[in-house]
Amino acid sequence: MKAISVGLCILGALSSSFAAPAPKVNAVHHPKLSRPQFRKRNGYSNAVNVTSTAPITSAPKANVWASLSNDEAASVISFLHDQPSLNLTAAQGSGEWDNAILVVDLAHVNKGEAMSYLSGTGPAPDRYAKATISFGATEEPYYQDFYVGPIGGNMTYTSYDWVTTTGTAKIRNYDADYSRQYERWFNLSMEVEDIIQDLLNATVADLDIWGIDPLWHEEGRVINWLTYWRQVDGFDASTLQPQGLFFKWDGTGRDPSGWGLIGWLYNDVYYASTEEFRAAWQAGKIEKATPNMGGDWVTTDKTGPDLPFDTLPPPVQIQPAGQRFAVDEEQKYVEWGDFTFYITFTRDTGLRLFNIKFKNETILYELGLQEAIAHYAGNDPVQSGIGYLDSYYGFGPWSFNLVKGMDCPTYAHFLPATWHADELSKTHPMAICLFESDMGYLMQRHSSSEYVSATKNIGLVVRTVATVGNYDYSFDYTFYHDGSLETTVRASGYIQSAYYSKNDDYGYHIHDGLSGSMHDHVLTFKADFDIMGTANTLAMHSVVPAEVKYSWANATRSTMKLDKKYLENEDQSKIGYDHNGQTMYVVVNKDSVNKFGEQRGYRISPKIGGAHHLTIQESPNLHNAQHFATHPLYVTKQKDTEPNCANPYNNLDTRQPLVDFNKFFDGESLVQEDLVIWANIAMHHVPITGDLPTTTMSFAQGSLVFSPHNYLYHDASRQTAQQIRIRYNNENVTEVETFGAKPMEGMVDLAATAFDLWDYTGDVAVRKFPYDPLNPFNDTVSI
Ligand SMILES: *[C@@H]1O[C@H](CO)[C@@H](O)[C@H](O)[C@H]1NC(C)=O
Ligand SMILES: *[C@@H]1O[C@H](CO)[C@@H](O)[C@H](O)[C@H]1NC(C)=O
Ligand SMILES: *[C@@H]1O[C@H](CO)[C@@H](O)[C@H](O)[C@H]1NC(C)=O
Ligand SMILES: *[C@@H]1O[C@H](CO)[C@@H](O)[C@H](O)[C@H]1NC(C)=O
Ligand SMILES: *[C@@H]1O[C@H](CO)[C@@H](O)[C@H](O)[C@H]1NC(C)=O
Ligand SMILES: *[C@@H]1O[C@H](CO)[C@@H](O)[C@H](O)[C@H]1NC(C)=O
Ligand SMILES: *[C@@H]1O[C@H](CO)[C@@H](O)[C@H](O)[C@H]1NC(C)=O
Ligand SMILES: *[C@@H]1O[C@H](CO)[C@@H](O)[C@H](O)[C@H]1NC(C)=O
Ligand SMILES: *[C@@H]1O[C@H](CO)[C@@H](O)[C@H](O)[C@H]1NC(C)=O
Ligand SMILES: [Cu+2]
Repeated sequence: MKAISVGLCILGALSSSFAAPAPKVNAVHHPKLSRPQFRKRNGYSNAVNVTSTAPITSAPKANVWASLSNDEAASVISFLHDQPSLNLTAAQGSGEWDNAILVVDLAHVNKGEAMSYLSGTGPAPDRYAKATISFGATEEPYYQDFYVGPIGGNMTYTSYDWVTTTGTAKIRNYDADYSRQYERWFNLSMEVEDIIQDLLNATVADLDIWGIDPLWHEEGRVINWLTYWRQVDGFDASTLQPQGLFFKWDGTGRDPSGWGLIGWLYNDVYYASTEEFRAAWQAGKIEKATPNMGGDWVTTDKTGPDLPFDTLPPPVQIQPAGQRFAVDEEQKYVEWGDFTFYITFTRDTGLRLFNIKFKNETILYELGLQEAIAHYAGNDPVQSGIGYLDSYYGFGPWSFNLVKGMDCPTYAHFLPATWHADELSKTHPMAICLFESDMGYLMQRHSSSEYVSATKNIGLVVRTVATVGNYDYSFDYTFYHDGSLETTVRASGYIQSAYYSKNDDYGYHIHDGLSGSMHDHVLTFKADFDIMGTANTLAMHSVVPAEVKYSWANATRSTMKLDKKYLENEDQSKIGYDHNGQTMYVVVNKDSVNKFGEQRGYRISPKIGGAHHLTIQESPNLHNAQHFATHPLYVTKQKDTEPNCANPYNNLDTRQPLVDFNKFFDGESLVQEDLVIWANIAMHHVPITGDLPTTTMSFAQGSLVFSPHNYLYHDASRQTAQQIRIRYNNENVTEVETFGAKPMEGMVDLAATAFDLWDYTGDVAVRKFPYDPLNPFNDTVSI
């Protein structure tokens, strides 16, 4: 993941003019921009067939969470460049000693304002941006978030302090000179190239150099541990090629004279200087370990003989009557069955859903990813020093286009996603797909000797896939007709592995010179439930063993009962699941009871996967930046000052992160309050030979399901016409009921269900400063 460089990267030609044309800005009802035209101009018209026969709809209200339009982002960037005190350099020409804008995104929209707009009692909230600026023109470089707006009005900017727990939106950047340090590491490696050639059978040019993340702090020094990764031609497999030679580097301060090598490590032996390392090598005292060489085993292509019948076309999904849900393309608003919701997309965490309604009642105000941790362990300083906080790299930039017919059925409805970084607006034309799918098992069935009833389980899936470095995370939000909603994460891609050397306690030996480096994944989701209003309580109804003496029996009996408890306050709201799943966690509204006196609610349950939190509870890498990942589930009171449990730049200084989630817990009452659930999907990943070359999604997955709990008077899926009832009398059918479902008819052009793979595209970029919306260009290099 360190292979992804974050920050200022120089793309395209330098423009000589800084005179940005005054952008046209529309506050909330931003009309379609030039996207369709530029898609056409760039030859993307075939890639996105969203203009087919798909039903369209009109969102009842504008999408107040919509990502900044290109014009809005341009106006924010232009405004910031007009502020002399920021001393900004245009991102395209900037270096490590400049101040430059990194990311511009929509700022948090206050929930109260959004809700009063949705309910028709208030105006649309003004649009404000969150702008992250890297201040490099100083001995103590830092990043700072600013709150900028109102866009389209008289803009001002102010430090975005109130969404942090430190009280300041500034965070020190100890990694400001990455590229200058890389040059030193390269030169240092050249000094020992003869040793590298002997030990690793590689030249320095064959190798990439990267190491721990985040950086380590030791006795006032900023410490990096670096290692070598063999580059692989044609495949992105260098994380399978760790070479087992490490060096410890002092990267403190900005003055290169303060930087330098501290020591070398090879095969678990430490050498305190290059001279010591060289002397040991010359004396033949270095015990060589098995080299880790590339080969076909790192490539994903088909290997081995054909499987029986396997070259024939497999079953495919088709949509015989066209799309059966409606989309408002402009507002990114979707109606499917009795569900409606809005979609947005951010650089930091990718896809987010807002105002998810079922049967015209809000269930969730907000649902989306907050952070993904990948915490490694090992006997070497690099694996032992890695705890990725992936929002630092961002999920937006890495949500590459989906492959039609592979990631999503050919008939899926694709939506573009745009984010604004390094003064470019980038669009993945096909980053999001929505499709109905037969879930492959029935929603319901029942048979007797006289009849059988059965209901298809047709769900709506909203999918994006983010490849953050070596790993691919596939994210699904699946809506079901019974009113439930499932959040699923599946992982694939290349593992980050370790060199095999005395590390059997940290995983398995999975190839010559290769250990599958054990690690935990924790993906944290924010679920802001509103069940019949915002006054909600978390019910914890447990199935508990009991000894009961009944009136109708003399002896007591061992049995079980339902113990109905409720979460009281934030002192109790870091929740651990019991090992046997005996407790139901249900967000209820105690004041909204049904006619039987039962509270209406939505239950939160882990569905797929048995892991829910980090193994390491006090990480020396992540310090105060992992407190949302130590438990399965957390509940806090909703606050506009606590919109996120993590800040993407926490990674820069995990001891003093911008957001320390622990600070959200201050004993406040959680009874009939506006609750936010922070729930984890985790995977303990100890890679095995089956992870070579890439991890398979059949096993690497986890999900959470949110389901109605005494919410309606019966199963909502009874409403679908996609069910049957057959009455029969011994061998003869006497009645067939299809409930108005139209029979399938017509012919399928199978060739039309195949997608032309040559149509797959990269991203489209628009330069922001100077603003150049009429000259988009292709650029798949993310920030
Ligand atoms: C897009 O949809 C239209 C209308 O259904 C259809 O005529 C056209 O062939 C489709 N194009 C592609 C490339 O699938
Ligand atoms: C402004 O930034 C430039 C580098 O881009 C730097 O040389 C200069 O010292 C900075 N000016 C101030 C006043 O900080
Ligand atoms: C914009 O804001 C500035 C600073 O608050 C103020 O001086 C100026 O008069 C405002 N302009 C308008 C058109 O409101
Ligand atoms: C790295 O080595 C090259 C070639 O010797 C030299 O030109 C360059 O200045 C060195 N870079 C650093 C940062 O020492
Ligand atoms: C060194 O690498 C070359 C190919 O780059 C290979 O042919 C050779 O077998 C390797 N030597 C060892 C000792 O692995
Ligand atoms: C949905 O609820 C809104 C109030 O939230 C109401 O104005 C509207 O009439 C309802 N629509 C239907 C179809 O019930
Ligand atoms: C309970 O025990 C008493 C005494 O042995 C007996 O008379 C009575 O019938 C028993 N009651 C029940 C409900 O079994
Ligand atoms: C089933 O239907 C066949 C043909 O209509 C008829 O001959 C037969 O008697 C029926 N059997 C029963 C058990 O009703
Ligand atoms: C972008 O790529 C497409 C497809 O390869 C090509 O047709 C088009 O000319 C490119 N546009 C630019 C601006 O490079
Ligand atoms: Cu993994």
